[in-house]
Amino acid sequence: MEVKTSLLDNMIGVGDMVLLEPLNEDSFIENLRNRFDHNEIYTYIGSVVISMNPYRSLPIYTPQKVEEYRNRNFYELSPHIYALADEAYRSLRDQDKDQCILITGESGAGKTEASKLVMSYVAAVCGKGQEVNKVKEQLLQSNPVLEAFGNAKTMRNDNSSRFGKYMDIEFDFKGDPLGGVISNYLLEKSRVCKQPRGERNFHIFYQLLSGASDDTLMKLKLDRDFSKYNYLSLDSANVNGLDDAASFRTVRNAMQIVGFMEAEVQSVLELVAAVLKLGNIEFKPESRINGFDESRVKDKNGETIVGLDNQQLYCGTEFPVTVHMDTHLTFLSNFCAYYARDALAKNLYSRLFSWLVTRINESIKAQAKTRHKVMGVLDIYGFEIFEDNSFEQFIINYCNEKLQQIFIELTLREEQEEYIREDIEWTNIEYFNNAVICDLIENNQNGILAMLDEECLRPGTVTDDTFLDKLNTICAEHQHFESRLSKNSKFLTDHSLPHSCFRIQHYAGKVLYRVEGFVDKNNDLLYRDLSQAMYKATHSLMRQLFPEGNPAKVNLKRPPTAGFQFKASVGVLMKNLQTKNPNYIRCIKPNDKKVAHIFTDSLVCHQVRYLGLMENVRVRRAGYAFRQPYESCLERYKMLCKKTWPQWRGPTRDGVEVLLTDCSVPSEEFAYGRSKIFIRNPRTLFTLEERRRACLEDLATLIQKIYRGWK
Ligand code: AD9
Ligand code: MG
Repeated sequence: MEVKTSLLDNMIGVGDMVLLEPLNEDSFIENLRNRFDHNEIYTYIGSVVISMNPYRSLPIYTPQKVEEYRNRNFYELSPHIYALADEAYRSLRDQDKDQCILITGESGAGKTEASKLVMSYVAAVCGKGQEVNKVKEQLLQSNPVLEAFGNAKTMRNDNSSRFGKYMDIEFDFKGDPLGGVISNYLLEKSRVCKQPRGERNFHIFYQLLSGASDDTLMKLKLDRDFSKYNYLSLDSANVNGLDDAASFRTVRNAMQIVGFMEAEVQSVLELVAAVLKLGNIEFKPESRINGFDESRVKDKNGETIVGLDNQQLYCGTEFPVTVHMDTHLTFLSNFCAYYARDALAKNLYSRLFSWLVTRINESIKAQAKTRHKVMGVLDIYGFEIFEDNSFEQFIINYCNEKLQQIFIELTLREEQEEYIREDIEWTNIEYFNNAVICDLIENNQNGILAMLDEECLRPGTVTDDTFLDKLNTICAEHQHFESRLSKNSKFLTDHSLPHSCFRIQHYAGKVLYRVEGFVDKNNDLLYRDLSQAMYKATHSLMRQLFPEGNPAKVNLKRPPTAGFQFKASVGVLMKNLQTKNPNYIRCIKPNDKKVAHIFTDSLVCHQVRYLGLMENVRVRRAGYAFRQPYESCLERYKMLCKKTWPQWRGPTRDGVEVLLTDCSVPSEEFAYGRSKIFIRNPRTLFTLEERRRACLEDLATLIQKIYRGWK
């Protein structure tokens, strides 16, 4: 299929999907492919940037490129992430508007790279000077630290972020950065103890063992050999293209730049070592009482953990007192002992991660009180549909529903505001409002999260299946909820659904969730004895991470559940985003082999669908597809009309009116705003473009003739 040349000259395919003719899914994908094949990885939908992951380094992020895009209007040059970053930065600096950059897409689509490109562009174009440079450097260097501790190799991405991140960068009135604040969301802590086949634990474990000096490893009582540690998967310990030892040096250097003291770095590494050693504590069943096995630590002289009284720790894993207050002074079963050990390792690591974020924030927070404007950058996990979806996917997809809601709200609102500003009549646009799905999940009375919490707090036997029963009775009639057992569902009862599963019809597609582990993961409880053992450690950072272990502060209240905490933090995030002007980057992964040059139509099509990109174009085209300041419009097309060529002497708005009337374009195709001309149908624009091109060709032929005549 041939794709028309766009508005801008010398462009591959169509640079702005709004101008794509005809508009359908095939032409949309063909346009992406055509551009991708020609190294054009960015394409617009109006002001939204679609970014295709090239899986290789392209020479498009050079200092020259930065200069090219600096202070240029959005549509002036070919689509680029720098154009979006520049637009956001300039409207923050010059128009006093807080900005947010919302980056979405599935795992491996390029969100984290995009967020770093935006940050480095802004760092390159904003002010200079010793103080400012230090702030910039600290903000940029927070990335390698968080990536070492929060990223891992997965099947989808060799450097997959296993946490959500939102960073506010604060600027003064001149547009110089003052500092920043990072918020982190839901680290995938289950990875600490177990990784799916072909995946790795968090990078830092491998980096430490590969990159630390012999002396450091000796002090930490660690062995370089990955295979000595139960928590490190063996089948994928070395990743092609990843140099763990070199990364370790980068991370140490970054920690220093961010402002970590040497003793703090040491402390952090000791806790990383502690997690590895916890994984090596093994249990053996010792006796059987009433048919239950009781378990003891296999080798109490095996591993020593710096700053920890191991005897205490072993007692903690052998006979912890549960938080339910039904005190068990019996030894744990083998299964429960391992469970307690893993729960401790996961908690220790995720608390360490949160501590790192807090510590980085202390360093990078703005010193001056004259904060002026803020740019927020959101790099958060994309929608996940796996074969097996658990609590983590449920939470991640809930977050994506909220982001979609805000996308709808903000893009429509922004559109509406522009119409009001320009005095153009507003036409309502029909769109699917996913508020109903958000409500199914988050409603305080009978939303899925509320029911899960209710079940977790209920005395008596609580299992994943009792939770599912509850869902079946309460959600059965919800149009986006599906379950095998729904008895009186008018909607989506599907008898082919497997047992112990429910399905939600998300805006991005149907997702089947297996309830196994929901209650446990939501409870996120740590046996109190273990917290107390940690609190008794002589290691001050360890103590700090387990404040609830302080016997003087015994709090019998249950800590908030994981779901509750996530919902609250997403709520805060949404409120924050709503106050800002949004800029969207929608990332797409071209293939699932992580390689360059391959574009798999079906995979791209799937992403285009669930990112709602077609809907996005339609919304953009439903009103006035294109708008342009009068000056630019007159300048570009004045050659088409004798009255405006070569120079129009009156007000530009009148010039545009004369021009368009002279070109016999029907008046209903246009609306005259205060500063811009609004064009309803892209075809109109094509017509103007074609006439302009013809005009230029005539001119070129004429010049050639004259030239030949001279010769
Ligand atoms: V995940 O949800 O955190 O698993 P992301 O963040 O969407 O995922 P990431 O930015 O990590 O993906 O990109 C994956 C890999 O693609 C990177 O490690 C790079 O090797 C590659 N990539 C992504 N964007 C670019 C780019 N603009 N130029 C070159 C890129 N390579
Ligand atoms: Mg990422």
